[in-house]
Amino acid sequence: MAYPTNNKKVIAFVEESAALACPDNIVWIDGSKEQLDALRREACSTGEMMELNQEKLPGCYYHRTAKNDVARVEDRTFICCREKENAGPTNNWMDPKEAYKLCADIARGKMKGRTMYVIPYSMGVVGSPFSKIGIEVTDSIYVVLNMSIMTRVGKECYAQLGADGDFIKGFHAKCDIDQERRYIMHFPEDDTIISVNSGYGGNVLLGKKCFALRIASYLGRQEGWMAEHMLILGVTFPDGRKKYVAAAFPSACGKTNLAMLIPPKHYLEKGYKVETVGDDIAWIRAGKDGRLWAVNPENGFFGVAPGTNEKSNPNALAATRQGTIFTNVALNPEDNTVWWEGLTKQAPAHLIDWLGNEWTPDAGTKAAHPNSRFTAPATGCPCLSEAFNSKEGVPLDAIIFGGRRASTTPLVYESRDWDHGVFVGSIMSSETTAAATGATGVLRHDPMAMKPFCGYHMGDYFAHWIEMGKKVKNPPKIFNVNWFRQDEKGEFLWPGFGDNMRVLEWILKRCENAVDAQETAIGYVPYAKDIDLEGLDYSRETLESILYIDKARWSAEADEIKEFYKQFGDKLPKELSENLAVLKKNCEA
Ligand code: GTP
Ligand code: SPV
Ligand code: MN
Repeated sequence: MAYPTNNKKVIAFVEESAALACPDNIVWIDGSKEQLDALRREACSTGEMMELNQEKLPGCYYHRTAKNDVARVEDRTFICCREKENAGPTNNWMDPKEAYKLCADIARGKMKGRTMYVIPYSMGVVGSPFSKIGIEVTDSIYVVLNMSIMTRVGKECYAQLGADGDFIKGFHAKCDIDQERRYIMHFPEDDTIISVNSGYGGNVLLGKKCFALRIASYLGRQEGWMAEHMLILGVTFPDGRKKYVAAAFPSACGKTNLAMLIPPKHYLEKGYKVETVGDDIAWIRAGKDGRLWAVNPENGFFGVAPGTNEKSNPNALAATRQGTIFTNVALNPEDNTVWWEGLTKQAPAHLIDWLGNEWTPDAGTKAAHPNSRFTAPATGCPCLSEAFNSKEGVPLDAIIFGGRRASTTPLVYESRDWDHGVFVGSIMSSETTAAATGATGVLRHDPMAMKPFCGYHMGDYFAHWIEMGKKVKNPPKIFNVNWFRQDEKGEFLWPGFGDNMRVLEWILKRCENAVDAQETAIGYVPYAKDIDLEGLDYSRETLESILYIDKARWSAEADEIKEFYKQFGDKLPKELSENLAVLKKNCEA
C-alpha cells in the first residue's frame, strides 16, 4: 500500500488500529475539497447527514446523534496514567493496562463492513512552534467532516511531522453507541486517546477537549505552558490601542457569547471594537517580553445553538449561515432550514424535533436538544480577529474567571495579585449545564472551568498556575465575573451578552490603573458609578445589589472551600491555603 506519509509511527498506529477494528477499507484524509465533497454526498446518501436549503444555508448540513448520546459523559471519561495518585481526586482513573484491554475488547472487529478514516490534523496554525499534530482514526464520516471544520486537516500535517515526528494518537470507533460500554480514555503518558461507543462532539472530536485540554494540560505542565478552557478576545479602543483578554467559564456558561460580543451602540459610535481570537480553548505560554501569550488551537466553533439569535449573538449566527454542520437542532420542513429555542421569539408552527418527531409549539417539549450544537468554520465569523492565524498568538492583559451562580458571587471583582487570582480561579463554583450528561442546575466546584478537562492531579495543576505567574514579569491581572445573578423569581439581574462590554471596559481600565475600586473581603469591586450604564434601562440600585459582598455568605463559602480543598492534601499549594485564611479573616473582620 502507498502511504501519504513516510512517518513510520503514523503507519504503525494506523495498521495497529486496523488490525484491531478490521475495517473493510482505510481512507487517508487529505483535506481536499473533492474528498470532503464525496464524503458529504456519501453521508447524505446513507441518512447520516441531510443537506439543508443550499440557497439560505450554503454548505450546511444536518445531523442527529443517537438519543442516548447527546453530551459529554464525565462519569465515563478516564485519565489512565500509571499511578492513580497522578490523576488526582477530581478525575476518574483506570489502570492503563486494564483500560487498553477493555477498549480493545469493545472495539475488536467493530469496523467490519465499514471504512476507517485517517485524519491528520494540527491544533494551531500549521508550522507554528506552539502547534501540535494529531492523527485520529475513526469510522464516522460525521467526525471527519467536523474535524475538518474544527481543526486544520490535511497533508501539510504529514510534512510538519516528517519521517520521525511525534503526534497524539486518537482512536475512535462508534461500535454500537452503547452507553453502558461508552468510554473516553486518556493516556497522557502515551500521547493516546481512545473513544468508543459514542458519536457526540466532545466525546469523539478528539482534537478538542480530549487532546487540546486533557492531554495538552498534562503536556503543558511538563513543558512549562498551559492549556485552558478559555475564550480569547481582543478589544480595540477608539485611539487604536488593542488589549487582549482570556476568559474561563464552564461549559455552556457564555464563552462563545463573550468572545463574539457586539458592544452597545454608544461604544460602537465612539469607535470600540471587539474581535474574536477563540471561543473555547487557549494555549498559553510565557513570552520573551515578560507577558503571557495565548493562541487558539482550534479552527472553528462547536457552539451551543439554543439561545443564539440576532440579538444575543449576531456574529455566531452569521458564522452558522455557511459551511456549518448542525447537530440535534430542530428542522423546519417548510424551507429545509433549522430552528432552536431562542432563535426567534415565536417558534414556527410546525417543525421536526431533534428526535425526528413532528413538533408544534404546544408540544410541551423542546424542539432542539438543550445541548444542540453548530460546527461552524471560524472564517465565517464577521468579528474574527486578524490574530486568529498568528503563529505567536496575542499577549494577555487580563484573565477572567466566571461561573453560573444565582447568588453570592458579584458581577465582577478583581484579585489582589497573581497568587490571589489563582485562588479566585480555584474556588470557582458553577451550576451544571446540558453540555454534560447528568442533572443540570446543580452547583459544583469547577476550578478554572477545568474540572472535566484537567488531565492530571488538580493540586499539581494549581501549583503549575502559581509557577506560571513567577515566569513572567508582567502577568495579566485576574478577575472574576458572574453574568448569572438572579432575583427571587429566578430572573437574571444583569442584562448580559453585549452589555457585558460595560464590565469588560471596567476590567481593562483597572489594567491601566485608570479607575478606582473598593477593597472588599474578596478583592477589588467596582464602585457602581464606574460601570457605564448609558443607553440601558437599568437602575443603579440593582447594580449595587449585584456588586454587594455579603460577608456572612462569603464566610460560609470559605468554610465550604476549606472542605473542598481537603481532597488535595499536601498537593494544595500554600499560596491557596493562605489566601483562604485571608478570605475567612476578612469575612469576620
Ligand atoms: P461551551 O461551548 O459548552 O463551552 O459553552 P460556552 O461557554 O461557549 O457558552 P455559550 O456562550 O454558548 O452560552 C451558553 C448559554 O448561556 C447560552 O444559552 C447563552 O444564551 C447563555 N448566555 C451566554 N452569555 C450570557 C449572558 O451574558 N447572560 C445570560 N443570562 N446568559 C448568557
Ligand atoms: C463543552 O462542553 O465545554 C464544549 C462542548 O465546548 S464539547 O466539545 O462537547 O466538550
Ligand atoms: Mn467548552
